[in-house]
Amino acid sequence: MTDFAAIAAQLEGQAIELPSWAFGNSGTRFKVFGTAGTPRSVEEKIADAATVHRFTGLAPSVALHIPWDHVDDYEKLRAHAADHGVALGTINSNTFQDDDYKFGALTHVDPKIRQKAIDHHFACIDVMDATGSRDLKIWLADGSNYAGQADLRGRQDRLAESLATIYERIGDDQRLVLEYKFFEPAFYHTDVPDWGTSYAQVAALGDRAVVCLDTGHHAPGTNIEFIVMQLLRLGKLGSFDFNSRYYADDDLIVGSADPFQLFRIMFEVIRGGGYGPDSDVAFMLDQCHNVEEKIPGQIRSVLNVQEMTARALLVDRDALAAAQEAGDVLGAHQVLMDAFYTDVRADLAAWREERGLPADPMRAYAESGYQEQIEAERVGGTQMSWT
Ligand code: RM4
Ligand code: MN
Repeated sequence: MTDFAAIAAQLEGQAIELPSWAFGNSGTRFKVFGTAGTPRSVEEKIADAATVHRFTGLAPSVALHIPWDHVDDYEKLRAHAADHGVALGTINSNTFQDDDYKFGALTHVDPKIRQKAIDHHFACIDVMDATGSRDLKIWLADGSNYAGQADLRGRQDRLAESLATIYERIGDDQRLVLEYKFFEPAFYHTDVPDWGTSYAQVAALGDRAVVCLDTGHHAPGTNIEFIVMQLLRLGKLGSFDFNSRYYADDDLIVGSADPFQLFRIMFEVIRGGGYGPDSDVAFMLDQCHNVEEKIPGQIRSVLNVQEMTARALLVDRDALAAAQEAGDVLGAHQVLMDAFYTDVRADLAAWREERGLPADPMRAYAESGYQEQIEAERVGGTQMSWT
C-alpha cells in the first residue's frame, strides 16, 4: 500500500490514444466475424472510443485513418468528439489500398505515383489542421516479394526525397512519425523494416520527425525495450503502437501475450524520460478485435497498460542502480522482479474510485447497458474497419 501511495500521483494524466479502426469489424484473410453493435460511421466509432474513456479515464483521444474515416467536415467531427469528451489525435495515412500502389507509394519508380502518395499526405496535413492533431503517422506497405524485383537503394533514395517533401508541409507544432515493420504485406524486403531505417530517414528530416514503435512489428525474440532505450537516448522516440503478438503482427490486446515484456518496455520508457508531463512520447493502441467484443477489448487494453506502468513505476531505481554498480547480477534482477510481481489491481481500483471512476471498468461497462443499446440501435452495423 505504502509503495503504491508513492507512485499514485505519477499515474495522473496517463493518456493512451485509441485507434478508430479497433471499433470496426476485422478478421483474418480467412473470415471476418461481424459483431453486433458495430459502428456504422466515424461518429459512432468516436462515441465508442469516448465510452472507453468514460469508464477508464485513460483514453482522452482517438486516432483516425484516412480515408477510412474521411468526412466532408472535419471541424464538425472535431466538435462531435469534444461533445463526447475526447479529442481527435494522430492522423494515419493510407497508401496500401489503391491499385496504383501495387509496387510502392513514396518509393515508387513512377514520379506520378509518388506525387499521388505525397498529395495524399498533404491532404492528411489539411485534416490535421482542421482536427487540431499533432501527429501525421506514416506506415508504408512498400516493399518487394522477390530478390532482384526492386532496386533497394533507389527506393531508399526516393523515400528520402518523398518524406522531405512531406516534412516541408508539416506545421511548427506538428510532427511526422515514421513507423517501421519488418515484413507484410511484402515478404522479401520492406522499405522501412526496422527502427534503424526509420531513424536514419527521420534524422535526415529534422527535429519534428520521429519514429513510431509498433510492438508487433519485430522478429520474434527481438529485445524491444532495448530499442525503446536507444530511441529515447537519441531523442527520436515519437510514439508507440501497442498490441501483443505470438507469431507475426497479430494485433492482439496489449499485455495479453507477454505482460512481462510490456512491463520491461514501460520500465525503459520511464527510466529514459519518456513518461510524464514533460515527455512528448505518444502512446497509442493499434489493435483488432476479431473474436472478442471491441469496447471491452479496448478497456482491457488500456487497463493493462496502466497496470504495467504502475508496476514499472514501483521499481526501486536506487536499489537497482546500486546492485548494477556492485555487479550484483541476481540482486539487480530481483529488484526488477519484485516490482513486476507486485499485484497493483486493488490499489488501482481504489485509485479509480477516488477519482470518480468505476473501481472495475470491465464490470461497470458490462452493467451499463451501453452494449445492449448499440446492438439494438445500430442495425446493419457490419462495417469493416478498413472501409
Ligand atoms: C499497419 C500499421 C499501421 C496501421 C495499419 C492498419 O500494420 O501497424 O500502424 O495503421 O496496419
Ligand atoms: Mn501500427
